[in-house]
Amino acid sequence: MNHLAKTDKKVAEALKAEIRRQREGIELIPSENFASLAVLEALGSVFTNKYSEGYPGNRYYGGTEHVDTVEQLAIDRAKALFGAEHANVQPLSGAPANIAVYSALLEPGDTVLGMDLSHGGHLTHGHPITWMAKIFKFVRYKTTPDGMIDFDQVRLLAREHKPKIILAGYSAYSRDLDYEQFKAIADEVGAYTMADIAHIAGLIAAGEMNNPTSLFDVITTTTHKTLRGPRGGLILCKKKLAKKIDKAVFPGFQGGPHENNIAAKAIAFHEAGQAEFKEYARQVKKNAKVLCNTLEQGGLKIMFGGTENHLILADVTPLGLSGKQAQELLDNVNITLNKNMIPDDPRKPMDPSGIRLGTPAVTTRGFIEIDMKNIGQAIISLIKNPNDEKIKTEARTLVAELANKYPLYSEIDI
Ligand code: DSN
Repeated sequence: MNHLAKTDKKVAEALKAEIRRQREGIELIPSENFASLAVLEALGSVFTNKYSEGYPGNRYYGGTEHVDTVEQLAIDRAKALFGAEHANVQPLSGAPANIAVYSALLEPGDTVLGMDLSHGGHLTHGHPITWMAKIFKFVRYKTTPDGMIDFDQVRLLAREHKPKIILAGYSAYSRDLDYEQFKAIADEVGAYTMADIAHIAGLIAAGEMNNPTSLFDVITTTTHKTLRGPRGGLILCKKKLAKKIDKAVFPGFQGGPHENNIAAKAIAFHEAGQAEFKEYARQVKKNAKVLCNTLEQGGLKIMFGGTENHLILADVTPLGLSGKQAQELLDNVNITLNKNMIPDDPRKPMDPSGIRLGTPAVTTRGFIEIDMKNIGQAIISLIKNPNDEKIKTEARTLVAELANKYPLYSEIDI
């Protein structure tokens, strides 16, 4: 960081402070992770200097031979990792990937059937606040009281609204998905099948969750969550849709691809194909189960009947706090998670009933079941006793002990 420290002290100080924050805290936001130093090196490389509109071997600029190499590596590795017929590695993140798919497969006014936000869906699956909702019609299905996808409702809505896309995927749902049921309904009404696997891509790549790639028409994902790569997006699809998807990403929606980011994606796909990553994904799930059970035993109401992936959505109101109050209380002792709506939440998004937490980041650090139990118990004690300074001190001590036991980015000298 010598150059940065000389050029811009303010940014250098903020970066050092962020490294310290990540090192010294316990990161339980389920959409976050710690990318490897190899991924970080590629992100900070001279590939950032290069323009390369187009695709490998077919660019609008000269001098693209080396970015062609890394983009082709990223494409080939993504296809091999998920078993896909075609991959587009240029989407800048998950939201642009979803928007590119809508623009590839839909005409303005067409309908998409996706998961309701408060039941675990995502803003880009058609929340009325989004710009996409002004262009396309979104209809939303929910979960049943026991936390399963309500396939009777999916079928009824599909028959009634004749969607052009049926979308399976989520950002706050804690169970695996039955892609075959979605596909059967989509076939019945002639809809495309789209899966947004942003949260669980790493678990799918490791064979720890159902993989929709061979069954579905299109898959979108981010690359920085359980997949542990750089902040970015990815679209996988059937060969028959490859041209449409590629044209929708560029020139339809984006300009020059971020080749530093694509090089980092190539590295992450390589890393995710290794035996250690499979072990990591297994441990992510084990850790989530222990954390979930500990929170439930402590009195939090667990949504969707438990967890089959990396995340837990819990109603904290039975213990007397709102999601916002719980988030702030835990932030105060360096445990980071996020407030979240629960299904049909009577409260507001900025002060909802729930918290969402998960294990991808702490598992990258090396945390195991006993650590999750201790963290879960500390969370419960804090929520039950939000004004007890002794309990806060004990929680801070636990966080510091765990942070020391599982060092993060110790090779980075600050
Ligand atoms: N913001 C991401 C998450 O936290 O789940 C989804 O886009």
